[in-house]
Amino acid sequence: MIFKNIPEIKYEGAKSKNPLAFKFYDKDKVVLGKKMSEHLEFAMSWWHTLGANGTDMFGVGTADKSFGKELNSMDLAKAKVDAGFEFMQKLGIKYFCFHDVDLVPEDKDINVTNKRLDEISDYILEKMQGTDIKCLWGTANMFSNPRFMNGAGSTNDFDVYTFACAQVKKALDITVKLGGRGFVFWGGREGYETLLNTDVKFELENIARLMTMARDYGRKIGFKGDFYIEPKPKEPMKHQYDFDAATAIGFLKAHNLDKDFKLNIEANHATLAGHTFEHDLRIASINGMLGSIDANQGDYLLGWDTDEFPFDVYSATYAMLEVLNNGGLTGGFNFDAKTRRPSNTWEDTFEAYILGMDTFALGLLNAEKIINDGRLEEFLNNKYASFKNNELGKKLINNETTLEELASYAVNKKTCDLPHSGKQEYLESIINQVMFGN
Ligand code: XLS
Ligand code: CA
Ligand code: CA
Repeated sequence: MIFKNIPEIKYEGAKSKNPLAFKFYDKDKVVLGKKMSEHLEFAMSWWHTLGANGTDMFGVGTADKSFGKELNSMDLAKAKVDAGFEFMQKLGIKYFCFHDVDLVPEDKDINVTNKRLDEISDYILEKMQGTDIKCLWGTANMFSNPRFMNGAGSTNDFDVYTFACAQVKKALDITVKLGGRGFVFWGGREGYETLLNTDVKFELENIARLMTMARDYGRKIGFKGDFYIEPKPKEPMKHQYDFDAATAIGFLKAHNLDKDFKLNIEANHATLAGHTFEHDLRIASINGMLGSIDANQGDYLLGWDTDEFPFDVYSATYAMLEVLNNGGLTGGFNFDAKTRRPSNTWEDTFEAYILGMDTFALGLLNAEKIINDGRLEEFLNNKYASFKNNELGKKLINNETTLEELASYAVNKKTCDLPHSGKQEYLESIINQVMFGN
């Protein structure tokens, strides 16, 4: 046992003062006909949870994630597997997400790295046996290695491009081997700083080629899950190609990838793009492309990706409304989140996951109340009723009219009244009433 002082985390209810207990996440509680644990398929991020130690631009790490092993060793890689499984089991988390280089130290020779990946994935598979823990998604880290300084799919260098291909191929192999439900492309350095040195068209086409070949290879080796693009507008690059949900969807459609790809929406990335989390969820959802979620939150006062554990219950509530309207997710809720640097103990990490899971449980419970209350839905139905209540409006919705016909309707009417009120403040008060009213 690695986390000797941490018990199995149980649900104790809203009155509990035990920091190592769930206050709202009650896995078997039925909400809208499904267990909470079925609505909320949480995943552990390998990189933040087992790897990140608080290193930042100004100083070395504050958390000890060495597990008493030598840095960059396979012993450490295995210790991380042991720790990860104990961590997930204690929290009742059923999924994990990984980058290739989260699992093993990367060698200069890609053959050595690939061998290590074979070895560690055997070890993970062994660990999975007898548990109900599964892989949610895998991905290839094509942003840390210096060779990707000009991008991976968008690099200017053919050799580098082939190394990106090799990494994607291997990461797909490992994802399939571990039974992963999805495969993510986050365009780490797929962007640019200045047009002075960038052929945007060539770069975008090469990214699409990489994704198309990955799709074809994945299907060939039996990968049945979804591929995902994870949009992010900036950081590390000034302009990232997958700016937001709408941009990524346009790209996927333009390159005929929209049947195999969905989106993995990260809250902090949506807010960096100047959107709300729920906006990007909605855009993905109405396009049939809401696949998975990276559950975290940013800080509105900071202009970068802070990857905080979700704490904002309003945001989680709006997010859960989108997820429920989407009929759930084919993916899950990956905590792509890290504790703040001074929260440097393992106890802090457990408490952070408890916070995140409780926040989404509250979001789900609130979303249920809002749906059952019905006033929001009723308002929305009425808001657009003028179309359905008008014969010509109906023709428009059925695409059976013309610009001339609609124009002559207006000309005959001569003048136009104001539409009815948007009633935002009233609707916001309903949210507060439903959330805090009892
Ligand atoms: C970074 C991204 C990254 C992806 C996976 O900002 O969130 O962690 O989720 O490569
Ligand atoms: Ca992410
Ligand atoms: Ca992030």
